[in-house]
Amino acid sequence: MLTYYSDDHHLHHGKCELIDGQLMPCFEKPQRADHILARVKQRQIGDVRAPKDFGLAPIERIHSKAYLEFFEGAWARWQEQGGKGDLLPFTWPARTLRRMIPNDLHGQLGYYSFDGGAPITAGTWQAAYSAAQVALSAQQEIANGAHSAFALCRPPGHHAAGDVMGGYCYLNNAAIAAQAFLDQGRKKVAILDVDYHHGNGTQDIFYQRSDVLFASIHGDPAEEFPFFLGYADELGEGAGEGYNFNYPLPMGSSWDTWNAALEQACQRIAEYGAEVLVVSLGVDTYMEDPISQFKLDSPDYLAMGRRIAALGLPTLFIMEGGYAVEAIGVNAVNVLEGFEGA
Ligand code: OKP
Ligand code: ZN
Repeated sequence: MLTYYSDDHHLHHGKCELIDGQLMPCFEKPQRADHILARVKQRQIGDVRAPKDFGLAPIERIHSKAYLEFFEGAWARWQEQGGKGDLLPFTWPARTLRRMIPNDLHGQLGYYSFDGGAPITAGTWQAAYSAAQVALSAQQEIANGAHSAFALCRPPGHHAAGDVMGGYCYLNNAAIAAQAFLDQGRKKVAILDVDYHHGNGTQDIFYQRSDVLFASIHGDPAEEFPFFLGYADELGEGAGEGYNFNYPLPMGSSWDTWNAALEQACQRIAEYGAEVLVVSLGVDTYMEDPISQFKLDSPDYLAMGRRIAALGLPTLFIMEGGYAVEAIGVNAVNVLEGFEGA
């Protein structure tokens, strides 16, 4: 299986995120992708290639122009103001406030974000842009006939909606790739999100559409980030009704519970008649993940890959979360090796 990867992810290294009442060193850090890349090479699962540049057009199919303009220009505006340190939002247009776009940089940052977990640094735009190109390059590989490809994206994308960043995510790599398949003539794309956290951005983007089925297995949002989306009764809306499936699981769930949900998700994907599958591959379901509460062990990821392979679909793996830094290489590559029948 080919891996697409860009060194540009190193340009994004936020200092702190707001979590549990504290500014903590970012869990989403460059070593994550470095470890996965090292493991891809160690296991020799296939060549590693640099992405092509597909430009902004495929990104604009998912994200609004206003949002992209804001994101691309935010750091320069901050520097012009003499800003020090990372940009991190601290005011959001919650229910009692007006949902408007103020002139101020921090006001706009609040408007275009949903949490204090996605810092903008000098290189964040370039890193996120390149991650989207990594996803699109792996997507093109499959469009050209490959049965699978791995997009080693960083920063991740599944929490980012059309004009909202948050949860370490800025551009929704999986959604951008899924839309590219549709724009090239495919009619039905399934996205299976196996990250520990609900893919609220991806769900929102396709919630009213039937050309993308979204299925997500994750920590119950009643007790886990992102709290405000990811419940089992969210089944899609309008034309999208019946094309969204959430499998929230209790804290502490291990493989048997997780696997039963995977079985249900896979049955939905098979019934749907998807032509192609995009996997939002988070491995923060691992028992030693520092911010998550599931109990999957490394061999479970081989089984995960095997079950996904049994769908028999061309499959694009897009890297999302996973924070037990050393182990995420093993776990992510185990999914790929399980898929390939190794
Ligand atoms: C991104 B991805 C936990 C706070 C969590 C944000 C988590 C973002 C996860 N107490 N803060 O889905 O792995
Ligand atoms: Zn996650």
